[in-house]
Amino acid sequence: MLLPLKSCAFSTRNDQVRRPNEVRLCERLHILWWTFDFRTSVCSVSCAGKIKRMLLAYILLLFISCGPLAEIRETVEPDVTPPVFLGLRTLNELEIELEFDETVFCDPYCIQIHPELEISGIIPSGEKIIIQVSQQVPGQEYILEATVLDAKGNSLSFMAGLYGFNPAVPLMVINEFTTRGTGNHPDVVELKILSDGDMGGVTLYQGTPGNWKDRLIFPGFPIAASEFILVHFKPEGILEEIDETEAKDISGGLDASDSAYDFWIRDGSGISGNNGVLTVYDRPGGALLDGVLYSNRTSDSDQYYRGFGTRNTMERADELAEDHGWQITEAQIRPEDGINPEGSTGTRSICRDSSSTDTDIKADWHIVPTLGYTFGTDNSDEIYQ
Ligand SMILES: [Ca+2]
Ligand SMILES: [Ca+2]
Ligand SMILES: [Ca+2]
Repeated sequence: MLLPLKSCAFSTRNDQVRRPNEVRLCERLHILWWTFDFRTSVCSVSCAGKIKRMLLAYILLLFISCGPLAEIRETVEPDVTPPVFLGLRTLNELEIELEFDETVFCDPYCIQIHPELEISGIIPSGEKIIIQVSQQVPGQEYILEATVLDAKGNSLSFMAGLYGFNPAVPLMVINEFTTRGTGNHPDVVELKILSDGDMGGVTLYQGTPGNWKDRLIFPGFPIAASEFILVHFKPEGILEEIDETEAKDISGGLDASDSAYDFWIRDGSGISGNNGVLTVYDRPGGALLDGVLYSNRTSDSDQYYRGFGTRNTMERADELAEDHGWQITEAQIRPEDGINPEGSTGTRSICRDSSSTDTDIKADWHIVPTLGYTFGTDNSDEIYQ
């Protein structure tokens, strides 16, 4: 009697049908024995060639479909998952660190960086690898392409962006700003530089790295202590609006200053008028250099977002506080902790004092009288009454 070979094993000695899931691993040799015993008895009455082919198929199917292999699979639990890329950071001008969720391996020829950086070596470090590269340009945007393998040979190919390491980020503060700009005086943020350095990769956010509306990543250019940068958040989109990295008197446009480097948020629609966060970091997602919270609201202004009005503003305020950019008076940052912009206009700007005092509290700030704005120069100490 022949039985369907794919679904079951059987004994030629007692004609008992056995289901595959009843076959134990330790019986594998017995299965072989049954097979050859079966072949011997059948060959005596049948055509040998045809039966041999059937028997070979039978043996193969036994090993493919029966229980023991399924049990082995469960025991071995093979790793078929590729590594997961968790992130990267530039350690210095010559090294980039990549992090994964498991130990990975790769060769220098499996990594490319555009614009080209030469790869001179790879240092494995547990779940991280350090790529040794030729000199990065501060603030230059690079795209890294790589393929890595885990210990089982599962591969991951990915692309990631990075900005050239800047070893000379200057100290700076957000020194003056307007959020209620008008047609002739649109919203502006003034940065005051406090130490010599290079602006490459420094990033100004309307918001924070984790939640922002506008972001300007500065190109590399040298800058000195006491110089100013103006960032215009609502340009007209005219040709005269030029980002200045060499001379300060090139750009035209509303409220451009010949005594400051002007930059323009392309397609920017302005800064939130009543309630928001401005921050500047040493690179995208890097370390906070300065930040400010402003709000005309209170904790009782709404019941869902601790008074901030929107989830976005609340999250930005929280991130500013987590990065120690603003002092808080209770367990969580509140709208009342911020500068109240009421009374400010396009020419009554919100200013630090003329010494640019920065203690991360609203008392550092005041609103100047009408036409008291000083974009591109030191601030006025006059106060709007
Ligand atoms: Ca200028
Ligand atoms: Ca500060
Ligand atoms: Ca000023």
